[in-house]
Amino acid sequence: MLIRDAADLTENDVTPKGLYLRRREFIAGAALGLGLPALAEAAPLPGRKSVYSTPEKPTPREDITTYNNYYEFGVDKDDPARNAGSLKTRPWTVVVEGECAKPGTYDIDTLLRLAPPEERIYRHRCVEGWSMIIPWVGFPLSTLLSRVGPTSKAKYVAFETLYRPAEMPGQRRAVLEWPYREGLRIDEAMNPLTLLATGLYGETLPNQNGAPIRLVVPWKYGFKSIKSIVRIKLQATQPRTAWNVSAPGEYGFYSNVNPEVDHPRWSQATERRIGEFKRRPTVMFNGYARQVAPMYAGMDLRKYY
Ligand SMILES: Nc1nc2c(c(=O)[nH]1)N[C@H]1C(S)=C(S)[C@@H](COP(=O)(O)O)O[C@H]1N2
Ligand SMILES: [Mo]
Repeated sequence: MLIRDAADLTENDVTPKGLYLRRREFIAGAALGLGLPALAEAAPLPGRKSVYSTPEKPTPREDITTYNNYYEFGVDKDDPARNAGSLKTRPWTVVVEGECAKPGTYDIDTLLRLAPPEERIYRHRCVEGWSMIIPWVGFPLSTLLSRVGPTSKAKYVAFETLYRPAEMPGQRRAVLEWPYREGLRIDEAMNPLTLLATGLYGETLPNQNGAPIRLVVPWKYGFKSIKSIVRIKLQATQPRTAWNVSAPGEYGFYSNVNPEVDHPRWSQATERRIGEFKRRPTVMFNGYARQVAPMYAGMDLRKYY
């Protein structure tokens, strides 16, 4: 079993320094009358290793922040680290709209105080065949969605990245349909593994990794984990997604990691962990089968790829 149970956790799972400092800031912010003091008082230690964290050793920060896919800043792996510095992440708002009781526009700094930040060490599997172990900081997407109150018509959630070609040079060329779009089924969006990440290695999220806020869906191929989100829409119909529009035969809506369903141009049976030489076997749902397989019971995963 790849994912630890709560029983595996001990009091020795200490709080990393960076997160401890962030927690103090968080509590200080809450105490300054931002309306969430009770939550801060009750907050579990954000640095305590989450029951959802993999016990595997995180990939070095240097690799996580210099080997990226973020086509808004170029298509080469080193482009985002070189070009994403131009992105202004303040002021920043996220519109939450559609089938919900309380639609609204959230300022990023309000969102950052919506829930205590947690550290989640997740496996990351890119559809291209490489993988990493990434220590995210963030909070469950379900925390935000619960607050806005999805209606019974909210069957899916659509996400959009910022569209700002002046700061995102990749958007000046039609490599993908801009803005980058992604989507989840509502049960996937509400799954406790689904994270809104706001940090990495105990610090603020670097621009190339999707600052100031990005999705992380660890049992799906990396492209589902949309970066630099400005719009979240609850809706009745399945959302249009950037990669599905660009190559529908290659990238489906579900895109669950599945070693038995190959990409039309390459096998998905193995992967290369960044920093390792030998390829390793890819595992069903990227190792998260126990938590997510029931959501797909009875579905033909070759058809719903
Ligand atoms: N807006 C946007 N989000 C995106 C992408 C992108 O090009 N644009 N690339 C995706 C892909 S293919 C992967 S593998 C992950 C990479 O995330 P990381 O650079 O933080 O590892 O981001 C995903 N989110
Ligand atoms: Mo990817």
